[in-house]
Amino acid sequence: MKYIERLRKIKKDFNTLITRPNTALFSTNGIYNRYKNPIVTRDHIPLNWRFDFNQEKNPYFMERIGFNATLNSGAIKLNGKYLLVVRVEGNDRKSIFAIAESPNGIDNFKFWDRPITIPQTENLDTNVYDMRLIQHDDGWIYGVFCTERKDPTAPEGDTSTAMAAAGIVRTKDLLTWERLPDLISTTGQQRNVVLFPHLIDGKYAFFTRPQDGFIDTGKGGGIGFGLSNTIENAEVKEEKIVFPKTYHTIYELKNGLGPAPVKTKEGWLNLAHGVRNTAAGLRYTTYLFMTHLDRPWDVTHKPHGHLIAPLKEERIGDVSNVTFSNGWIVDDDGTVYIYYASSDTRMHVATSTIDQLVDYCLNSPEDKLYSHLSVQTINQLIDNNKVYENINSNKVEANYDCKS
Ligand code: M1P
Repeated sequence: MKYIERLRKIKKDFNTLITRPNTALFSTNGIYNRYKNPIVTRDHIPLNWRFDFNQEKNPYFMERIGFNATLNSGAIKLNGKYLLVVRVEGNDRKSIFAIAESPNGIDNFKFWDRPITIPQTENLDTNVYDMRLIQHDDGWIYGVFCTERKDPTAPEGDTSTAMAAAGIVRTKDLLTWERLPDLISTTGQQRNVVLFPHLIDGKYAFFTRPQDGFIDTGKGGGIGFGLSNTIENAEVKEEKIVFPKTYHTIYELKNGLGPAPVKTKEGWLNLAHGVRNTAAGLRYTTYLFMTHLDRPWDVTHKPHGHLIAPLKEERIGDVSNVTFSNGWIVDDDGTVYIYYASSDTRMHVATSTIDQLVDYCLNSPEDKLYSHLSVQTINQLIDNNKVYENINSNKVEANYDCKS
C-alpha cells in the first residue's frame, strides 16, 4: 500500500475509534456497571505523535514513534469535561503523562495536543507513572506520581534495581505544571502515595505505601497515613499503618491506595488495590474500604474481597491478571466514574453511585480469614433470606403475569 492509501485508511480507522459510542453492560452484582469498550487504548494516541506526515521522508507512511499501552490514569472533572491524566507507555518502556478528554466520561476520549512536560528536580526522573489528581481546598490541583530512578547503591552490573519515590506537581489548568520537591518519608521507598483533598488537623494528609525494596514491600507494606506541615517541602515524619497486608487475603502480598479518598456522610470512601500471589504470578484486584470521617486513619468498614477483578479479555495484557485504579470522578448527582486499567494495557470505566458504594461497604460482610467462618457467613444470609424468598417469588410471578 502506498503512502496515500495507508494514510486514508489509518485516519479513517482512527476517527471511527475515537468517536465510537460506549454502552453500559448489565450488572449481575448490581454494585457497578462495566462498559462494552475500553475507553483509552494505545490506538487512541494521536497520529501526529506517531507518524511522520512528510511523504518524501516517510514514503511508506510508517510509524516512527511506537506506543505500547495506556494505563493507570488519574481523573478529574474540570469545566464540565471528564479528564484523565493517562500513563502513556512508549515502546521504549518510558511512561509519560497525557490528558485525554471526554464530554461524558464514558466514550469519545481524545488526547490534548501534546503530552505533559513535567519539570525536573535536580535528581532527574528516569520514569514517571500512576499520577493521582487531587483538587485541593487550597485552590491547586495536585498530581502525585511515582518517580523511579536507578538505585545508586546497586552493585556493578545490576542494571535493574531502582528506587521509587512520590513526585509532586501542581497546576491550575493541567497545562502549566509546577514541580515541588518529592515527598520525604523515613520509611524507605514509596509508591501509590495519595494526597487528601482537604487538610486534616490543619495539615496536608497523605495515604502512603512504604516499602523496603522497589518491588517487594518487605517488612514495610500496607497503606500508611501521615501528615505534613507544608506541601512545598512535604515531609511525613510518622506513618501509621492503616490497612496492613494480611495473610490469605486479596492483599496478602501488598496493597496501595488508588484515587484520592472521597468524603461521604458516612465516612471516607477509599478505593485501593490488593496483590496476592498465584502459581500464574501476581494477581492485582481493586477493593473498597471506609475510614472514619474525623479520623481517616481508622478503618470502619472493609467488605470482603475485591470490587473489580480482571474479567474475560481484561485478564490478558502486558502484565496479565491485573486491575488497577488511581482515578475516579464523582458527579454532582452522585454518579461515580471508576477508571481502571486492565493488565497494564488499556483503560476502562465502570459506573456506580456514592449511595451504592457506601451501601456495599456498610452491608457486605468482612473477610473472616477462615473458610469455616465464610461458611457461617453464607449460612447466615441463607437463613435470613428464608422468609423473603417466598414473598419475593410471589412478587416476581405477579409481575410476570401482568406483563404476559
Ligand atoms: O504491574 C502492576 C502494577 O504494579 C505496581 O503496583 P504496586 O506498586 O502496588 O506493585 C505499579 O507499577 C503499577 O503501575 C502497576 O500497574
